[in-house]
Amino acid sequence: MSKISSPEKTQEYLERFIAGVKKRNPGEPEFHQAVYEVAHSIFSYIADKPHYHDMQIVERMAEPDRIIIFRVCWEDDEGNIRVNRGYRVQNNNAIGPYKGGIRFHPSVTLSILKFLAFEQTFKNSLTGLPMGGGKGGADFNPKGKSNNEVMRFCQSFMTTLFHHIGPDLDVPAGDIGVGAREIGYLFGQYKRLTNQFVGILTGKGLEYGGSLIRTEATGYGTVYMMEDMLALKKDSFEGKVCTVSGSGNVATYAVEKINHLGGKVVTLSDSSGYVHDADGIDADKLAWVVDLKTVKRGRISEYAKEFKATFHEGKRPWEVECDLAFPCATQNEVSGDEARTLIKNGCIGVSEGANMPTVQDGIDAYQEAKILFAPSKAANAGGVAVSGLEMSQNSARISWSEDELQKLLRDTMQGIHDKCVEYGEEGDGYVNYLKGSNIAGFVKVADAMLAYGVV
Ligand code: NDP
Ligand code: 2IT
Repeated sequence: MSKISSPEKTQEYLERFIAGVKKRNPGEPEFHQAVYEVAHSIFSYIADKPHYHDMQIVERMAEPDRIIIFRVCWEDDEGNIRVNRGYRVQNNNAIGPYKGGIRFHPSVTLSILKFLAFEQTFKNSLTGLPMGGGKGGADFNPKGKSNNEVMRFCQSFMTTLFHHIGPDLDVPAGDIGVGAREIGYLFGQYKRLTNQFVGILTGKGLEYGGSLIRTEATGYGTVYMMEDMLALKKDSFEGKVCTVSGSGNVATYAVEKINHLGGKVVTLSDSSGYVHDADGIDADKLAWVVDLKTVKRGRISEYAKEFKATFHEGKRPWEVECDLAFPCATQNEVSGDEARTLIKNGCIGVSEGANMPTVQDGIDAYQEAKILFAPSKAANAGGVAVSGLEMSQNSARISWSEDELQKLLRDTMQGIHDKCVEYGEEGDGYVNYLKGSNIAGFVKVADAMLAYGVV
């Protein structure tokens, strides 16, 4: 491939590349979307850097190293045999062992896990820690299942997965539908199968090798990212009205941190709709939500019955007026129209706790309006960063103090923010955090791949 030297040629090359990705990966819209979002930034950056073209670096990054797909058989409480599909996508290990969560949700497809593993590669690079990108999961629905059913499913899932993971090979963690309970069952089964006690998962319980603040890290990090973007504009959280979606791990710790920093959160959601509490979701109400979601495993609509709030069935919170928005539930949960509604209602910033929650049309709207926008690979990297620190602690067989870890998380998010500014500053004072995070994440992985030659 020859030098790319003009904007027209760059555009032509990008289009040809995306057409190739679509042809090779038919019926995988989320994967196409994620690759486009990154390639769009990278092709301009590498226009005058022919070595990346010559070595087909972007093409290789968008082709996973390998994908493992397996049957997961288990028995439900009625004695029925159930069959699900399990996956692990090992996208790229140029800078460290594959690392990324496991998702249990009925919507899981190969397309979704390929997009997540691709994104994870850039996110993990941004943290500055030595972690490659991977993601796994199954189309298993934990909702309505007993603890014993979840345990049997996790054991069956690990009985195949254990062949493909290891502390220097691939280290999964949690994601949607995989929290402390599931990690415990998965770790227990790995230990039984191999008779080894090693750090093959992160997000573990504190009793068996987990790290302090891993549970809080993603939500806190998403809010820190916004704090840093606001600080650059000489602004703060003080008095800001915030909308948050989701009511799982990421959402609840985002709410906790927003409250600490003086903001007011007025929404939470789940897949059935959102609740609007104009008085704000304070620490007591939040503790009630955590109990509802992690112990009782109930629906967010119950919040509206418990507190003075309204429930909006089948809707998402982006129609509520706010200063700042934090999508923390799932991919493609903010449409182009919803992004425009946020902007019209005066929203000045969006920080993405979930992975790829805003569709491309919505991202274009944020950028056109020049509001503060922290894309997921930067904004939610705090979780995997503390996972990386959990791996370090496991390797050294020590546990760091909460103070040390809190500082490391805060510094990591500040570092990611600053890298985004370095690569994303557009001259007129506007920082394109999407471009900045894509390029900053790309460079380290790409240069490692160049060092290895054609492998
Ligand atoms: P949880 O399972 O703890 O919570 C997920 C929340 O999102 C629940 O409220 C769930 O509602 C809602 N949700 C899930 N799927 C959908 C859907 N299709 N439509 C509407 N709502 C949905 O997951 P996490 O909080 O861990 O993950 C949330 C997001 O953050 C995901 O995008 C994940 O990839 C991302 N993330 C997570 C990290 C982590 O450390 N956990 C790290 C970085 C990113 P319901 O209960 O009804 O399903
Ligand atoms: O999307 C993510 O970054 C995660 N689900 C966390 C991954 C990890 O390995 O901690």
